[in-house]
Amino acid sequence: MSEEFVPYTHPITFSNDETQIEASTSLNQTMQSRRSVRTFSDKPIPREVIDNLVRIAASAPSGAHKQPWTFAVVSTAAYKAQIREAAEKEEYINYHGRMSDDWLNDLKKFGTNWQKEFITTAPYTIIVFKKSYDLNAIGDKAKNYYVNESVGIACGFLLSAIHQLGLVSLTHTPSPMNFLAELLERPTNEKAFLLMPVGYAADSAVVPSIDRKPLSEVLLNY
Ligand code: IYR
Repeated sequence: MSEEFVPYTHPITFSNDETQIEASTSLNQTMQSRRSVRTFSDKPIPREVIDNLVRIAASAPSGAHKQPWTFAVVSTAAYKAQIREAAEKEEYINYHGRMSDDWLNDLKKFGTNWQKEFITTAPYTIIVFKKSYDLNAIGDKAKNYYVNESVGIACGFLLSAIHQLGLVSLTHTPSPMNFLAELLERPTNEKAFLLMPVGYAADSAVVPSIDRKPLSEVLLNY
């Protein structure tokens, strides 16, 4: 196989440091306003927006550029209802014994519970699947690399893009979540990684009043 390289030309340029600093300040402000929202409106979103969100997520870097992911976009009422029912079944058990008292205590301030109404209310729910290995047409397995890191980065891209497009989401991790691959009839090499509803916040939506760690706590200078 021949390696091919093409020149890299910076797609984004600033005429001076000042304008770059301004852009970074503005982008930081935008990103600081992102919140996990748990109460959704059923207001529709154009399907083209969702397709572009998936394109953006799938543009993430990945180990050996294996792109070890698929994104199931769920918009039909029947699938949403089945997914919600199965997620709530697992979460009910989580919140009634499978999670430790410390864990439940840590979650109190977020007001989460076993009920996952957002799955049926949001116009779209995206389920991100990871592929620990690829399967070729005759069923041979080829292992992928740094799959959790790669898919985690893709989810970060997705969350950031959802926010920048004026929409909201949250990262829901029903556990165990093998029911998602079963319900959506995914092949054996796809395992659910994260579930993200996408839509607008309900008019009544509230979010917990929380602070982020100051730079002095998270930035290490060497
Ligand atoms: N997976 C459960 C519980 C949960 C866990 C954490 I860590 C959170 O930050 C929020 C919720 C749920 O989705 O409700």
